[in-house]
Amino acid sequence: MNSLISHSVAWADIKTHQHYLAQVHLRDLFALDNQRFEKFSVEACGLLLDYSKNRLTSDTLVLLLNLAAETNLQDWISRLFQGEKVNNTEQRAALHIALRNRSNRPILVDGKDVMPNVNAVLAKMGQFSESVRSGAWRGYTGKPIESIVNIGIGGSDLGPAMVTRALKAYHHARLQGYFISNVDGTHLGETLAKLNPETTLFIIASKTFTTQETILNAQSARQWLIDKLGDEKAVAKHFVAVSTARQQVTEFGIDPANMFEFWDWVGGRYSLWSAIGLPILLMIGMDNFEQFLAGAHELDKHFETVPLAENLPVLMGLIGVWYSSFFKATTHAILPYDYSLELLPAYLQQLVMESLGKSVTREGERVDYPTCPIIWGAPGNNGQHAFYQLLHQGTHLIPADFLVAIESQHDLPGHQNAVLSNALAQTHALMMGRTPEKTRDALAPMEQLSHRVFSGNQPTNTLVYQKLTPHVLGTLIALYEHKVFVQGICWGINPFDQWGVELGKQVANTLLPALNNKQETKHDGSTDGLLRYIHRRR
Ligand code: G6Q
Repeated sequence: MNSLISHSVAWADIKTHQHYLAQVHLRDLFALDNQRFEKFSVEACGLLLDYSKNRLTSDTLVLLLNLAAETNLQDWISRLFQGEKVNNTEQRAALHIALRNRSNRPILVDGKDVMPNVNAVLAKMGQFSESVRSGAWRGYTGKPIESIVNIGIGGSDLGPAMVTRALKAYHHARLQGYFISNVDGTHLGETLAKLNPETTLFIIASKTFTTQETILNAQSARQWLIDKLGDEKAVAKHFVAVSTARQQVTEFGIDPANMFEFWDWVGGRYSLWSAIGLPILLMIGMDNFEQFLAGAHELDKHFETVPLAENLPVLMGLIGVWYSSFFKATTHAILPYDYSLELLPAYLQQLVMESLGKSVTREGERVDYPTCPIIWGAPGNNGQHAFYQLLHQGTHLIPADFLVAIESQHDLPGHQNAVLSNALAQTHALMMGRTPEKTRDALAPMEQLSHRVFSGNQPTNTLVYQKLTPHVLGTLIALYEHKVFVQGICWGINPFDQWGVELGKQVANTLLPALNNKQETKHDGSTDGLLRYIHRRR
């Protein structure tokens, strides 16, 4: 018997139901039921999720929850929280929840409570950040630190960069944060040009401490510092490391006393709560960082304990499965109407697509249904003047999340209401569209009618929160992390490995010596030809 979820009765029932609902317009669902908002919205953990503008009914939810039951979602949630090795291909637990476990209840991995180590590293991070922030930590020439430069890539960059950007209103006044990820020397070079070596602290963030881009950037930054300050001893005052690999850190020349540890049960894209969050902590301070962890912890408790039908990540996850696998929607847009979240789409691209961009189940069986959508997006208002045309009148079904803050970080008069009016207007217009009748009444020379009609029926979630505080941001990120987990379970996918990242790295490692030594290679006609062309032009 085939073990794919698509061969279950629960899946077949949803398929049948989708055939019916595909013919129904959202505006009719609203016209039929004036309680839709009350029925299809949930408030929890400081967030309101309005999912009423989705192409679903109460029956849809029942069927999706049947699917969740069929996949034993509730058991899987318990297994995640109990530290079981849910990452089966790497035989690891996935315990980002332990990093923000403010209750301190013991969480066991291989029979050993991880909380004492988690708390010890957090305390060490706190002491270090306090000494940098207070000015007690001095650079080699005796000056306090003013610039924090995080060198890392992927999970060791996107999360901390997004959160640091989002919480700008909470930054220490003396400190400026920079994130270097790209191996293109332009990224590091342009940043170094702005920096004073005497007041710069580099954080080398790498779980493995073997990542080509990070190590090369770190070596170049180290050389720059030594050249500028004229002494190798300066490194001790200007470089710290965040890693699981003590030996590699020592070999690089960073004193293990200046290393902040984390563990193999922290996945890269789930690591911003660990020592990988050090740049965040330096910029916002311990009280705010603890608030950030507490926000995530609140959402964790919600995910673990609230019935699936009212559970925010479960609802968002199931609705996502509904669109990807049954409506065959290929993309999902992230549209924050909160400028501070401008890096959220890039962060979620990694979180979602590296976790779910897979086509075999955890047992290695090829799936016969679409899984992860392509995640994309940009801050709300800007997008309206660019790609929203396609949302309104294109040929794709594009579910979208609108993230909306009631209060902004700034109180410039008139701005926040303008933001809110646009966010509400867009989800309304995307859902309602404009019929030919309404269009005719509204304006339009008759010959232009078809150009001015909007079919509508574009589904959206609206997530509303009071203000983007560290606490709220913690809950938002944890919400998306757990949404990904829910979808992984529904699709039978392991969301915690990333074998797809490996192949390119391996091939690059064979091409680098060929470039360094001007050698030819035997890859394929095109690659070999491109290499010869580059050699010729040098
Ligand atoms: C994340 C991925 C990947 C990883 C980077 C950096 O889940 O594993 O994005 O974070 O490749 O790896 P290092 O932290 O080991 O340098």
